[in-house]
This record gives sequence, structure tokens and C-alpha cells, in this order.
Amino acid sequence: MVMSHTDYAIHERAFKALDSFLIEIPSWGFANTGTRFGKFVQAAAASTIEEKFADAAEVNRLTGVTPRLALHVLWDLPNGLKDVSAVRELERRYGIRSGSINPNLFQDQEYKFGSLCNPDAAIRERALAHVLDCVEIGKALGSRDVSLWMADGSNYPGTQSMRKRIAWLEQALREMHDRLAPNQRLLVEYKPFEPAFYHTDIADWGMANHFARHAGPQAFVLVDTGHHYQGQNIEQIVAWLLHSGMLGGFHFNDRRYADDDLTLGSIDPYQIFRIFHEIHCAQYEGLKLDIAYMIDQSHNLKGKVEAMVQTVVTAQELYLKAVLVDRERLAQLQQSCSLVAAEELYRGAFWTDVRPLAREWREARGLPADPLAALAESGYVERIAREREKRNTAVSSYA
Ligand code: LRH
Ligand code: MN
Repeated sequence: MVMSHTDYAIHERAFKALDSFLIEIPSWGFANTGTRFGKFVQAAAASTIEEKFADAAEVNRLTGVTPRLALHVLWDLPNGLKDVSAVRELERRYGIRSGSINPNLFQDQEYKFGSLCNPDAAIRERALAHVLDCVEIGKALGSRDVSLWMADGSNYPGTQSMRKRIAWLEQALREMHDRLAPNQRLLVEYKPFEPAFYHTDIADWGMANHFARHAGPQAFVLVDTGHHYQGQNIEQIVAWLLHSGMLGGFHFNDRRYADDDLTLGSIDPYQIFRIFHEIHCAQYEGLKLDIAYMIDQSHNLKGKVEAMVQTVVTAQELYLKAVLVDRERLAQLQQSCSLVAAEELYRGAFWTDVRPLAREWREARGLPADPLAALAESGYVERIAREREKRNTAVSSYA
């Protein structure tokens, strides 16, 4: 089939985009997770760091775009720096590199009233020691990003000084920043509420932006798509962070209500398309970007490896749809305020079925055309379920 010049240009643009699109997967996405109302155990779930690397390797074998695994320190390196050599061994054995290092400042009992924002200076010190350990773990593993989310906040008005907590956190993040190696970055993740339900110390992009700027030039903002109030224009926040050079990365997931951590594109695929459009426009207009694309989901009901493969494929497809927008033509229509024509061009790309193009790219790169079908044919999930089911038994109730 002879391709027209336009088709050829689109084909080249699509292949170039898919070649550059890598997405990091979370170790915790393979583990048995639940809600406060319970956890439905899956026989195939990963409960050791080795099993998480094995599952990540399977996802990368099938998709070719997930060479890095995000690690959550207390869950994956419970002994901190002492676990680094074991993780390096797993990296070699499974061909998967360690990705972002996620400190855990929300699990320990002493963090009841906060960690880096706790009124008790000794508790703040211990929290700071943990994040500084995470910086050292990142250096030892050659990971670039230390990705910080804090549950810190309060549940009742008048019970905490929000301004004192701002000052304590500014100080701690500055000390953390100053410990970073030249190639490391600190990503500051915001979240409006949960588990705190009156105030959260890093509640929105403005606060995260302030703390990142105050910490230093290697600190940036991380946008978790599930961490926004209903009706918030997330792609506008992304446009602002692109404009100010403060966009460090994403935690992709989907939601109907709050931080539901559902699989990407399952509720509002158009949301992710609108975000990718802002990024492609910025690149098209010459902005030098360094964005960490990461998945942050908890697969409470779907099969965990299946859900991860489905999510990666969906992310590729939405990234590709946004690449197809004719930016030159759109800029003209925006300039002439040709609203309907601009919207039809923009939305037209979203309506485009890019799955044949994505399949073609996979075949050209020696990858399974349909990763989900290849996973089913591989028998991988059935095999790990047999190997792991004895360890994956039912859990105790919430209360
Ligand atoms: C908090 C969050 C954070 C992770 C956790 C697993 O809601 O998004 O990024 O540490 O989920
Ligand atoms: Mn997150």
C-alpha cells in the first residue's frame, strides 16, 4: 500500500513518539492492596520484592516500554540501604532498573500528627532521617527521582498551626534537596485530602510548587491525576507547570469520585488525552521537557499483571492520539478563534482509532502486537498463581 505524504508523516511521527514513550510501573501495583473495607487476596499477587521485579519484567517483555520499577522504601527495602545489594542483584536477574524511590512517612504510629510537619521536633528529625536515607538509597541504586508524598495534615479546625507546619516543611525539604546528588531530583506530590480530612500540608499544585521552589533547583512538582477536587482543570495545572518549568512527573490512574486509583483511561480517557496534548504542544513549541511518566494504581479487583499491561497499552494509545493533533493547523484556528473547527481538529485526534498503528509499531519493534492477548497465551499468571497461592491467604478484617 503506497502511503500518501501526510500518512507517511503521521506514521513517522507516531513511531517516533512511541519509541520515546517510557512509563514507570509501581511495585505496589502487583501486591495485594485494598480499601479500609477490606482486601480481596489474589493467589498470583506479588508479596516479595523478587516477585515484583519478576512481574515488572513480564510487563516489559510484553510492552517494551516499562524498564523501570518504582520502589516504596518500607514495603520494598524494609532494611533501607542494607537491601540495596539484593535489589541490584534483582535488577541484573530481571533486566529491570529501579525507578523512583518513594519514602514512606505515613505508616509508622509516631506519624499520627504528622511526619516532617509534626509539632514534635524529635519526630520531625526521625522523619527527615528517613527521607535522607531514601536519597542515599537513590544514589546507591542510581535512581534519579526521590518521589515524596506525605499524608501530613489534621482533621479538626484549630488543632494545628498550619503556618508553623509550612515553616517546618520548608526547612526539611531544603535539607533534603541539599543532600541530592547532581543527577537526582526531588518530586513533590500534592493531594487535597485523605487520610487527613480538615487540612493537608501539601494540598494542591500551588503549595507543592512553593515547597519545590523553596527547596532548590532540583525539586519539581509531581501531578497524581487522582489528587484533584471534582471539576478541577488538571490540564490547566499541567500547562502552568510546563510554563514555569516545574513539571517533574505524573502518577497516572483514573477516578470517578476521589483518589480511587482505578486503571488509567477506565473512567475519563479524554482527561489523559488533554494532558498529553499540553505536553506535546510544549515540546512542539521547543520547551525542553524532562517528565517522569509513572503509574500509581492499586488493583483491588482486576488481575494485577493484567491491569498493569492494560494500563501501559492504554497510556501508549492516549499518548499516540495526542501526537496526531495537527499542531500547526490548530494554532492557526486558535489564533482565528475558529472554535468549532479547532475543537473538531483537536477532538478528531481523540476519536482516531490508533490501535492498528500501535500494533504495527509493536510488530516493527519485535513485540507482541497485542500484549494483553500475549499475556493470556503465556500462561504467566496461572503459573505464578500456582507458585504463590500458598502464601496469599485471606487477611484479617479492618476493625
Ligand atoms: C498517595 C499516593 C502516593 C503513594 C501512594 C501509594 O495517595 O498517591 O503517591 O505513595 O499513593
Ligand atoms: Mn501517587
